[in-house]
Amino acid sequence: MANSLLHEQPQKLIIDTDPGIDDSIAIMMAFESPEVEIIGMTSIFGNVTTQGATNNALLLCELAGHQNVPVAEGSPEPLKGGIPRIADSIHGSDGLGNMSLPPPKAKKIDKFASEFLVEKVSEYPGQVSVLALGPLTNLALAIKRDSSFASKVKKIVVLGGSVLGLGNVNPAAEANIYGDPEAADTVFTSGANIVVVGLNITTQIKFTDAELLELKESRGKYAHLLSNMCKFYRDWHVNSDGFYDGIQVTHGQVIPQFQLLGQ
Ligand SMILES: [Ca+2]
Repeated sequence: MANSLLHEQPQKLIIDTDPGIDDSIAIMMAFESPEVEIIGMTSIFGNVTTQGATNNALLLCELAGHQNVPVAEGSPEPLKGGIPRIADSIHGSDGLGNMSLPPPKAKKIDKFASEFLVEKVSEYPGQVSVLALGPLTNLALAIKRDSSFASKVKKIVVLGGSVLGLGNVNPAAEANIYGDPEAADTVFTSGANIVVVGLNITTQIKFTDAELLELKESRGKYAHLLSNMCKFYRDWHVNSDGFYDGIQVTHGQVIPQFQLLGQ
């Protein structure tokens, strides 16, 4: 990171997430980035159910030593209702690579995710960015809850879609947008300042078996946790995705470096 960034005030950030192995890596990177201050997390379905995402977000905060970060539970279903599509074959039934991690000690806060988003953006108008790593249901509900949300939020960084590239649910659809297309429509037509990081960007990043081994053998704070978590992800990529070795960084990990700090 450029040194000049380190002297600036950390940017207030809410992570809207469905962890998820890839989201877990993104969250740990964000916790270790001095450029951002995570002021909360909101959960959403995707890699796991919304309830599972709440559990995992609480657990990741705890494992990172940030158990004071509030976690607000999001919508259990898309705007139009119905059973959400859950990608547990990629991330394990617990969303974190089936590592049998203990339950978190902290509890979710007594607020809906959309309520929490509106509250924080109103408390710090023009100062809070939202990193959206799953379907956009919670953000759409925040926009519907408060018509000034779109103008008060500093920036919404959306991990979703695929610009001039293929989708990952089918050739025409990326999972986070596919998970709630009506919500995506609400967010993209809201007038908010939005940065989109599509699959066409993230799939350019590869994390090979050699690099996974290097991670495992490093003494990094999260090396043990993340390298074990990545085993499930790695096997899925190699066995199901036709990937030659290692994992493809399909989602959130690149966000902190490439887009979050952009103007
Ligand atoms: Ca995600």
